[in-house]
Amino acid sequence: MNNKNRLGVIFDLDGVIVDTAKHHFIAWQQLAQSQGWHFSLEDNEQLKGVSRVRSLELILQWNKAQITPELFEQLLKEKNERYLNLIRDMDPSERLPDVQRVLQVLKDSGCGIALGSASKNARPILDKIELTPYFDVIVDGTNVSKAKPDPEVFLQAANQLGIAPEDCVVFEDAVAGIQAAKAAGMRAFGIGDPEQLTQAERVFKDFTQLDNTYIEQHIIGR
Ligand code: B16
Ligand code: MG
Repeated sequence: MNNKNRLGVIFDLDGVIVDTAKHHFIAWQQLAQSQGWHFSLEDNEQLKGVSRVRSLELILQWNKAQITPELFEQLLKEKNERYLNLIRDMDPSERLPDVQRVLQVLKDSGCGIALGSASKNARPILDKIELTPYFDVIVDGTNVSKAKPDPEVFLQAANQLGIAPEDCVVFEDAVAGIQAAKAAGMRAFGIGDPEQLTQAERVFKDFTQLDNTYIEQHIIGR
């Protein structure tokens, strides 16, 4: 198939498709408490789009704490166990509003659809919320070595879709994710707060603000 000028649309997962930030927050907070460290909701904001390893490094830094490499590994494992426990019963009701409508419009128009997430839990989460069949390609924290704002995750997604980066658009909720998309040479749309995502081409509070006409005229139609 000739993919020249076919549009590729790459979605971040956490904060774009599903609101997992609250579960990450509880898991990190329980872990921090067990170690006597401080961890607030504001701290959690800074971990959006950030890998698990980097998140723990930042929490240690904020608390001026030093731990052995063995404990570091153990705490990463513990945090993930707590997180998996919290999302065990996740179901389609946790999809963010209108995400399925947007996926369907893009699919019906023949766009290539990919996931580009830092999470190592992306596949089971997509399964739980029953959106896996929409995705032609899934690139997640198990495939990439460089974290956002490095463009690796999005470039891999474009490559696997067989679509040039300049023909791809990204939906992201994190500043580092918008930077990664732009570094990949892609159009970047923000989902969330326009005051934070200032580098995005346009920011939507959520997908309910992105109507089908805009998708057809300004995204698919370019
Ligand atoms: P895990 P995204 C990111 O996913 C989250 O925003 C971030 O808070 C989390 O620490 C990271 O995934 C790693 O997740 O512990 O499940 O591997 O926003 O890039 O989809
Ligand atoms: Mg995100």
